[in-house]
Amino acid sequence: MKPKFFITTPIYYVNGAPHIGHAYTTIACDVMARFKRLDGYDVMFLTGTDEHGQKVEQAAATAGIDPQAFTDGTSALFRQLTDRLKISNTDFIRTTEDRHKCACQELWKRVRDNGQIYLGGYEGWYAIRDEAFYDEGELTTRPDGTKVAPSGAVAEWVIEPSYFFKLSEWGDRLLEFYETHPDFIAPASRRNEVISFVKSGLRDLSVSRTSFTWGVKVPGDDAHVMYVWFDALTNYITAAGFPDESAALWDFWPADLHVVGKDILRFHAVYWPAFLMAAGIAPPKRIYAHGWWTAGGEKMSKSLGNVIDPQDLAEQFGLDSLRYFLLREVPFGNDGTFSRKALISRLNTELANDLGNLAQRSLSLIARNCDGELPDDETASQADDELLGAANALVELVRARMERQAFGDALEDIWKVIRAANAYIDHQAPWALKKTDLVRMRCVLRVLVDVLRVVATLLQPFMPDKMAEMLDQLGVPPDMRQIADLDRPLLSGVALPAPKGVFPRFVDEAE
Ligand code: ME8
Repeated sequence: MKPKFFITTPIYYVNGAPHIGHAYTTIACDVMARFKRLDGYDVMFLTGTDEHGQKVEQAAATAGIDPQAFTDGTSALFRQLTDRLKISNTDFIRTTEDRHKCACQELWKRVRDNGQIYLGGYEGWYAIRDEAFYDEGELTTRPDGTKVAPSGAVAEWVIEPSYFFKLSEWGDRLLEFYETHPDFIAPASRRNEVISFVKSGLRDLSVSRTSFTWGVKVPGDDAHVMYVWFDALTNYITAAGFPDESAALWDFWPADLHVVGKDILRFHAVYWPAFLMAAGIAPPKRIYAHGWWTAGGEKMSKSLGNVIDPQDLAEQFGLDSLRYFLLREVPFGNDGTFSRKALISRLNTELANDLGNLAQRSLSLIARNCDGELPDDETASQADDELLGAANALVELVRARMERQAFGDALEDIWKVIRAANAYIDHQAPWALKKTDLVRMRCVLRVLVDVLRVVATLLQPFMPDKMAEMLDQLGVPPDMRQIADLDRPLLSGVALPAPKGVFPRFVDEAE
């Protein structure tokens, strides 16, 4: 039986249209999911939408429609993005589904029955007009002492009944968990931030609200709906079939990897394992918090009008080029500034020149000088063995990088081999050998095909369509494209299709 791997994106809020930030997380997860499949795993890949809460309730009211109809509409935009980006998710969860409400209520009951939830009062500055609580620091004080929210609404000190989760009791157990599971939070800098946050002391967490109704009802107390994060985080176990722990799906839990943006790490690395441990359920294995994309250094927002649409970019530059760029340009975990110029430059130098030309040069020499048939795989020189050795060593290197979600480093490892192959073709000059030494020419071309095969196989998760084209041209049969198949040599003498450039140069009309 194949080993299992369960990977998730965050579930996205439905109060706006998806932008490049959402696409980034989802694409990174897709690359990871495809890599694991390529490496022989049975992968469950989950994404979806987070549909409850006061904001959604208000947005629906403003639009004059029922919240369910409202979220049906916006959730569909995210599903559409997933389709257009050809994401290989195996499930798309919506928190308004019955399976999810059922999972939330069961998780709540278990946590409550373990004595970890109690009824208390949620105190704070509340602006009725905004239906929102504000921190003291967000408010301004009028001369008469009235507190005013940033929206201009008057805020009052209120006490709202609320259920609390005894988070304050979990600090030591969380710290011990981080200690015994050093790979639980990545990258390391983020792990340290979480540890200091927990060390600074945790307060009990309000996990229900009575001020709005668009949420999952608290079992046994209909006046309360669950706090959105209790509801949202639970999606990950809903999709694994919870509370049916006898179902086959449950074998996927604990999840192997939750990928999130750095903005929501605390919820995933502190609250989530605490909720789960309080219910007697195993926490996930790893949380990776990636960085933030900005548009020219500024936060993307609708009001600034600088939101970057991933579908436009995919249409203009090609989906695979966009995927490559996003994972190559910025080390996963770091922040990045989106730039069209940088995208074009990587597309033209790395994809069109380094990789595309290498394949095209090698394959057209085979088409013209070897009757379009794959030459024998006998190596003859140290240079051949060195290059093939470097290509074959890629599997282990790339696997180790992917294990740590170091996507950019994995690509750099692959590009080192591509650059070495370019140096090799220039040095061996097979176009000159065709006049002096046909046997040697054939050998050089075969080495190049074998190296390109390893490269294209390992690049499939990053650029699935383009690499399928390249593997077709290299004559690699569709049932020989897994990592495990790299041990099986390609058959000499097989007829290759007529070569066709896989990565055309992008000519910038705007320049
Ligand atoms: O937080 N750069 O949903 P959300 C990089 N519903 N990534 C970005 C980004 C940017 N500029 N903008 C958004 C929520 N993201 C909750 C999550 S999970 C149980 C509940 C990505 O719609 C990034 O992954 O605000 C971030 O964490 C996520 O979108 C936030 O999406």
